[in-house]
Amino acid sequence: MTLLHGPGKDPGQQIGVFVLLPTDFADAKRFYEAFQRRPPLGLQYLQAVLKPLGVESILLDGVLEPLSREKLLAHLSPRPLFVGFYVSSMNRKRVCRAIRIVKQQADLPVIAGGPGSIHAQDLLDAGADVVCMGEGEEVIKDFVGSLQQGRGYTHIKGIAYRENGETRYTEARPLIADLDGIPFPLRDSRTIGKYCDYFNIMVRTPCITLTASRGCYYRCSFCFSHRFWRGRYRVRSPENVIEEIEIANRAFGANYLLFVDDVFPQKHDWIESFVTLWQKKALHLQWMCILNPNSFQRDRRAFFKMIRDIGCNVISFGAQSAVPEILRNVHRRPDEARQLYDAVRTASELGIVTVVTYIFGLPGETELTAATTLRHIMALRPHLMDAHVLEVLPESEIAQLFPSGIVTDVPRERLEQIRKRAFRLFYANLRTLVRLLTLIAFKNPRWILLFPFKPVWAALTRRTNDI
Ligand code: B12
Ligand code: SF4
Repeated sequence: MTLLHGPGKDPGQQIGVFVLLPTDFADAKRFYEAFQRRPPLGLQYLQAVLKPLGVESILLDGVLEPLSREKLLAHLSPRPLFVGFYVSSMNRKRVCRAIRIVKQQADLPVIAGGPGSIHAQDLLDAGADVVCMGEGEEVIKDFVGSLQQGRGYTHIKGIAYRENGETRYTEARPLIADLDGIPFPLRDSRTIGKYCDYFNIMVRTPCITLTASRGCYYRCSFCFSHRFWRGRYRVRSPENVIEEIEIANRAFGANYLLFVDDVFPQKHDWIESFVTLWQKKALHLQWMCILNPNSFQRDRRAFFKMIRDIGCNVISFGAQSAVPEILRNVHRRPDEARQLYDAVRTASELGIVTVVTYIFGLPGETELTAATTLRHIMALRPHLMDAHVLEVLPESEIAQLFPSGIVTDVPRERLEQIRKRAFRLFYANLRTLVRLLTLIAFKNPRWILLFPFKPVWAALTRRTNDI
């Protein structure tokens, strides 16, 4: 059965249906998604803002359990008020297929939003009535208000829609000034235990995703976050974040936190207040966060120790490349690889698991620079490593600089080979494996029990007839 998050389907209620679909890439990514099932925080936020308005919603998570056309249609009867889709550049084709199904079979109002809103044209072509062009909380309220009052959408700020076959964009909506004013994401006790990030060897369940901020301090040219959040960085108060954690812990027994901020807050006074409050409340959860190689450059050991002492046991660093010239090309600091040595060593000495991620194929990449990064990975020796080949994200600076999509002279197939070589070198290595197994055995043996047998089996046998 497809998972329902939220209330049952009572025809008397005003119901909205939110849908998350897997990526368009069939096999390899499906396998990957079987391991990394994180709660869809953006949609949980939208569910939370609708609830006080008397609009209940269900969340169909097609990553958690396959969602066929028949299952989707079954959830559209009795007729909900609307269907809302999370869209990213990676799942937009599947979302477009689903929108066509909803429009042709049920003719319901459809709204789409998320980082894939940059593909508004495709989504509107598929039949979406409205595409939310950024932050969703205020847009979804206005959208629902319009449906309830039988009004059009043209007055809603921050959307794209179609008029006489033309795509129109309404005035940009100001970002929410006070993040503390947004209701906490709506989590569901019936499904919370099904989510797990198996790539995190320290993970425990139930786990939740949360953010302490929106936006990013940095401006990497391959990324699109600063465009999406319009170059603004906003942070919640430590009090507000702690309150959310306490509630999630009390109400759902959440004991692991996946902080999915682009970069976890780095202001010293923010961290100090967060740590003080955490200790005052005597919280006992564990957590992971994402940092930049330069984070806490001045007092790295003291800050890592502070967060370690309140349960942070995994830090993920986005390194991208080890070559100063390439880092400079993408607006990163050229000395980052050096900083990273210190950050990884310091964290490891404090008992924090380190994950470092790389991208092959950034501007300036050659066979030689890729070889330098490979050598750096082996010398750095984080606990875990992840590597990707550059995906040119629409509206990123790189997409504008390289309209052909060809960023380096190294062909994509070769970059894929290099990426695979990085994995082989790193993981088919006795030292790496012994270190990982020792960590799991002594720090988190439960990780073995969390293995996602069912989703992996489904991915391997491809027994899905997803949209
Ligand atoms: C957690 C996470 C994941 C998780 C879960 C994703 C999910 N569906 O929640 C996992 C690990 C699976 C994942 C994987 C990948 N991810 Co990811 N991920 C994130 C991350 C770090 C946090 C997402 C989040 O919760 N944000 C916080 C919430 C509040 O924001 P939000 O989701 O954007 O939602 C708001 C608005 O977008 C909007 N909204 C969202 N949905 C909807 C729907 C409607 C109807 C409306 C009206 C509004 C609306 O309203 C929400 C509230 O304001 C973001 C970066 C970031 N910090 O946002 C990257 C990010 C989303 N991922 C990204 C990428 C590239 C990937 C991967 C391709 C990585 C890879 N190379 O394999 C895969 C592809 C996954 C896929 N299926 O599409 C990119 C997407 C770029 C793009 N143009 O699409 C991002 C933006 C990172 C980046 N800076 O480039 N990711
Ligand atoms: S890649 Fe990471 S650090 Fe760079 S701008 Fe994007 S979110 Fe920020």
